[in-house]
Amino acid sequence: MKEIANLHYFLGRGRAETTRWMLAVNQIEFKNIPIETPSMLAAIKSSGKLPFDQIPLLEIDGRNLSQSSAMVRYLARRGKFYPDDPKEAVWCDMIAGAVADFAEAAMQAAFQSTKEKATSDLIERFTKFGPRFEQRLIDNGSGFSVGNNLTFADVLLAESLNSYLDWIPDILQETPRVSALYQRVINTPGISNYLKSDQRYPVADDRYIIDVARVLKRYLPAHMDRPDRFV
Ligand SMILES: N[C@@H](CCC(=O)N[C@@H](CS)C(=O)NCC(=O)O)C(=O)O
Repeated sequence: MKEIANLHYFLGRGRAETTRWMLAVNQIEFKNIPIETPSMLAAIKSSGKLPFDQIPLLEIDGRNLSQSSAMVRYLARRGKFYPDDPKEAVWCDMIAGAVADFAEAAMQAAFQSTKEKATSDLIERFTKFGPRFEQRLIDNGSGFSVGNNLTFADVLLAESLNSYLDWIPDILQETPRVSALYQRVINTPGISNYLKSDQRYPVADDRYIIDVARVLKRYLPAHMDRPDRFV
């Protein structure tokens, strides 16, 4: 029987989304297993499958994988999206690190008190990193950010850009090479199918923020009604 990977996380993109894009580029069939209540979180924590007591959890190839960056790299190696050449591999790692810093603003956007604040944070972060990503593509010269082929660095960059574009649709106007790479990645068959599939969650909104706080029994952002309602 064909194995389907299981990805356990909240009912949304969050820290599981990079793994979903890497599963998609590998054309690995997967199922989202949403954690929707505190008791579901407690159950998965007591299952022995979470070495660090954190989600996401990816069940694949008979293993329980923790830490999204490890999942991404496992899937990159598995699908040959991680170069063998150490000099190229380290470029992928450097770009992946920069993308993680860049992506954090997008991850936090839905938690901001107003759309204006979210947008201005994103623009500030893009102003810092966008021209650097563009320069990297100029220097590498192949249309990809490392070597001559698609790597996980490109997939991570495209995933983070996708979130920026949800908020600011014209943000790639001044960075044509980044824009072209983005189009190239989202048009690869696996990712293009994933983005149209039932496994793709919508952009994070108040409902998602409330869901996560309820499951974690945490405070909501201070601007929301009754921020202590789940604590
Ligand atoms: N670096 C980790 C972060 C994981 C993380 O922070 N998970 C949170 C949810 S987004 C969690 O499991 N919180 C529950 C807990 O720590 O008890 C990754 O990227 O996988």
